[in-house]
Amino acid sequence: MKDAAPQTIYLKDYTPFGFIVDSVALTFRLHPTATRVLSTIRFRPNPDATDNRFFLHGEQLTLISAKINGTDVTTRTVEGGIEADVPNAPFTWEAEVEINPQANTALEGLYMSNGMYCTQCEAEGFRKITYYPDRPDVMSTFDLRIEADGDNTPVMLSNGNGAESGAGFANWTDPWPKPAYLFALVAGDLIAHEDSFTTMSGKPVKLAIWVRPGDEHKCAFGMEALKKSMTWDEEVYGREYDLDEFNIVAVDDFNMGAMENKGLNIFNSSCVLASPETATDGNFERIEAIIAHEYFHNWTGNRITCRDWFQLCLKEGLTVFRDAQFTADMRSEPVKRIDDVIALRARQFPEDQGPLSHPVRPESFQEINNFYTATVYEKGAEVIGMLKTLVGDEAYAKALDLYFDRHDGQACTIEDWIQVFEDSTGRDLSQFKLWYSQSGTPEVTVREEYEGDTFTLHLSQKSAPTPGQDQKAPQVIPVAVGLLNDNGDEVLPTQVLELTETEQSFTFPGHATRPIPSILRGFSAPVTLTHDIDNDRRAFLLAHDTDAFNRWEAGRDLARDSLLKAIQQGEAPSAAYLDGLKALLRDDSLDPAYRALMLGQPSQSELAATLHKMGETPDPAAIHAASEALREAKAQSFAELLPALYAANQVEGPYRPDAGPAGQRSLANAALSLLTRLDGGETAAKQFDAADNMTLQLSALGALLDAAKGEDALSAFYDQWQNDRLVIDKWFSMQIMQAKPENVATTAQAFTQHADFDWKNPNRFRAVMGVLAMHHAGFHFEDGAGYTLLADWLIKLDPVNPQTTARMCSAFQTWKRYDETRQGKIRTELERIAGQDGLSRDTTEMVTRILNA
Ligand code: 0A1
Ligand code: ZN
Repeated sequence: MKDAAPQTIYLKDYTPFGFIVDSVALTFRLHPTATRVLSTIRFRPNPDATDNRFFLHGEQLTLISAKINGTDVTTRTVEGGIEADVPNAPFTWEAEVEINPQANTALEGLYMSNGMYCTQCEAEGFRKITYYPDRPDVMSTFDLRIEADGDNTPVMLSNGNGAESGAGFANWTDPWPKPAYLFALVAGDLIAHEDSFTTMSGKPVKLAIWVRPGDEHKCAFGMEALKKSMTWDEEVYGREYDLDEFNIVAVDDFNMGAMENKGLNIFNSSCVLASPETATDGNFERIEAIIAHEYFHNWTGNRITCRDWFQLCLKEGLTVFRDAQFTADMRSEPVKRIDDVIALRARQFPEDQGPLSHPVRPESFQEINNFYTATVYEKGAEVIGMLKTLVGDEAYAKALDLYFDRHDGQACTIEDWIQVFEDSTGRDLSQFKLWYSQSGTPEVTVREEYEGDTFTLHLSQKSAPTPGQDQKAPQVIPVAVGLLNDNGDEVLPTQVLELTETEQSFTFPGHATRPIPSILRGFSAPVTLTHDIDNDRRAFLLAHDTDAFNRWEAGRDLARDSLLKAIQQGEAPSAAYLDGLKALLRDDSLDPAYRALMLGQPSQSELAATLHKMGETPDPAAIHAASEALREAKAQSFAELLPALYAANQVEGPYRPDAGPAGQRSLANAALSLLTRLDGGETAAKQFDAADNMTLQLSALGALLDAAKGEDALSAFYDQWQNDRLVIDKWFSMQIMQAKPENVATTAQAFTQHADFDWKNPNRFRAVMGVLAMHHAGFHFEDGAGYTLLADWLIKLDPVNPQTTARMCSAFQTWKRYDETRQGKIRTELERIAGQDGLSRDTTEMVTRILNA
């Protein structure tokens, strides 16, 4: 264990910085092991501050010299940085520091990836580049000069607009004041895929995606996605781009998906590079969404940024909400909503219902990097969606205009955001604000009553205690409801009920026959819903609900019920479910992508959570067996339908990643995976051999592995793709995903000895260890080998890359669901991690929170 207890930072302790920064000029003299950073910073006292101590953050820096107004100054080293005595008037700070990018394996600050210089400054990485007030409320313009010797760095990029450049140097100017976390620098041997865009007011913008030589053919899709994003933000939010150029760089070593640095977005190569041969439909869709997300940050995040890191959801929740709207517009709204709810339940619900539960706006942290979570991002986006539902589309648009007008160029808080909505709508949103401060997933319970001709819905809400929050106040929950008659006609179109009390009743008079309610349409709030209805009702909704989301949800409920009965009572799969599903699959008027989603079933981890909530101890092996049995029952009962479904959804012509053909491929591949159980892999083998794109090739490989017929395909796949890292990541992952539970840990273990297991690369580490943790039955296999293997590798990775290590500790967050033996094994591993000498602050915080469950 670390000797000094890590410091906890509180939202309530916020104070402004004692100085205003008027300008920053930096010179980088690049060298792999000894880069020099020279800074000239204009400071002046901040009239709004009470604390005028001159403190600059700095970590892992060697100070060469420091001057104030041209005179050497003595600095004092303090925890996390330096202090100095400064004049009570404007002054110029000049410093020179030395840093070692090559030794920086944490991928935070300035580091090297494949010989290329690259930065990552969010959240607190700039302090590893030079001494600076590294906090988001300090905003300044930046002028930059990059210098390098030799031929290895012909391309040198930074934020803003390119200025003068020549042999061995390049200058950049960013006219928009920004916090240091948006600073970026890239230098290396890169090739540009170029294009251009004309903004709505007629300004030309130079666009480029910069990649390593050899990846040029993987840029076209990302470029199209960028132009679509730029157009969409103009059309939907009235937001125009504000620089002469916009650059994107792909980098292989990156802890997250991508980063919205002003004018110079840096992407994990897995989130931008795509060609039909190497990327799946899912990859293409994700790339389009992430390009949009980072681009949209230019207004929601960069022009209007966060006052402090507690306000992270201000930019992230809103930007995720915006990128989801974009994807819904580009593709299918119901399919996007269903995908998002599946992801929310898989990632955010377990977080919100376990030891890592925290409010959308946390009130304290030890390491901010641990709060880039599904709660801040995805629940944060749900909160924006609820606000829009409550005030209506027009009022939302008006409020956003006011937000951009009022706060452009500022570092803001959630209070500012809510105030904008209160001012523009006249509504009191104080109760709504609880969504930002109360953690946990509210549980809504519904009871129906029908008397005379009046139908009543009795709704109630409660929220289980979460860490640090025993008592909860009732929240504002928008519950979208529609009513159907026995024929499935809508007798009441969707209405939004506002549940604000612990218990509340809503009456619907004038119904001569008892209506059938469809509740929480479109998943109008991130809650769990308890509504005691039988399977006939669910089957009715599956056949007739006019809300596409709830129709899917009815199928999901039937599947869950069938699985639970199989696990608890050994019952056979539900005929009502299988018959209802079959009818739907046959309905060619339904979007293939939607039908493919219908074929899915609740994940094994979700079933474990449900059983735990019911007061039972989930048995991963029994859950796995029931899930497999249900898939087998689908294969058998759809035996006649599957070949036709498969054939009808073959796409002719050259590959296109658009929603239409991608939806067809997803239905064909869902059919293929069941069909393989019937034909022993014959169709899958043909598809594998004929595939001209990764979507078909990889799904065929998965189906073959599932049928234990994948050996030849596996080695052919490896031979074909051994020089493509992103594809080899898939090769590793797929084998773990398809392994039998008893083989998962040994498969992952064997991979750690593989020559291609470059464990310092976060993508590769996640391709093996992340997928191990996601294989529910395999990770939780009774011998506990999965737990030990993951812990071994987290211990090994922590000193190299604390951020990625800490994130992956969340694999253990659900440990209290399981039996005593498994809990004991997990506790042993968590304690083993916690006991490591010199454990990072990141990992210490995560493991401690999980152990305190
Ligand atoms: N702001 C980025 C995500 C991001 C966050 C932290 C990082 O390093 C610690 C990197 C990227 C986004 O929302 O896309
Ligand atoms: Zn973001």
